[in-house]
Amino acid sequence: EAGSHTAGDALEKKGKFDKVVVTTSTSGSTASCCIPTLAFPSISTADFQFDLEKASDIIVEQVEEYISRIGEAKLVMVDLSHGSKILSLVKTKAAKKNIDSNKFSTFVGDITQLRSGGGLSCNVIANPTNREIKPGGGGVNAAVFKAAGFELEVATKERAEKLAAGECVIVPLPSSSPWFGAEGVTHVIHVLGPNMNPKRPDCLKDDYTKGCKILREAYSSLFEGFVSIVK
Ligand code: AR6
Repeated sequence: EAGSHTAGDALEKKGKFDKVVVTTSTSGSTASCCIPTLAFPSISTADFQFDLEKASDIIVEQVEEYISRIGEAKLVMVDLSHGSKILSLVKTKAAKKNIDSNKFSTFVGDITQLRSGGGLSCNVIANPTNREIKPGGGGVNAAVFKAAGFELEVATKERAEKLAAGECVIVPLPSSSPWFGAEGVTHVIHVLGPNMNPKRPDCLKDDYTKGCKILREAYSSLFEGFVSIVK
């Protein structure tokens, strides 16, 4: 299934990836998409154990702040299951604030297979990573590095060796990465969120004053990074 879409895919780059035209042949029909889209998971709320209510407030607040700055581009928040608590909290809070559902939506699926598995074209993917921006661990980080291959590791190392909590780094994905052709991903934005898990480095020990500040910074630098790609 996943492989069957790639042969018919035509990916056309214009300029500095600022406009990407992707044509996908799916069951005989041709769908085209030229709208830059950032897919992001909930930063820090799984392995890093951040409180879901607090995180959802921050996500909606930051989405609201950046949505007017991304032009025709879109933001999509992704999680693996329909039972995702964080996804439903964000959905409810975003609806209450009347956030434009054409510009911001939620999606259930594997973030590494959005186009092949879900028919959703996203050229920029956010990766909640670790301090050393290294492959493995679990969650999205392990899946992203696996899907994007060694090419992402090399391209990442050229740009950054480490991140502090709240920071991000934008990595253009080399076209030789299998993920580029299979899913149309052109950029990965690695972002380090606040950690509340005592078994992981730099645990904030339930200090949510610091934690909320850092999570806000993480989303703000992520969305700022996306703005810099689309403009
Ligand atoms: N597709 C979509 N969403 C996913 C996927 C996937 N393949 N996998 C997990 N999620 P997490 P964190 C959701 O743990 O809490 C790594 O080991 C998940 O349900 O990836 O910031 C790094 O190396 C949750 O809602 O990120 C770090 O050490 C969200 O993605 C640490 O985990 C984020 O879960 C970072 O932990």
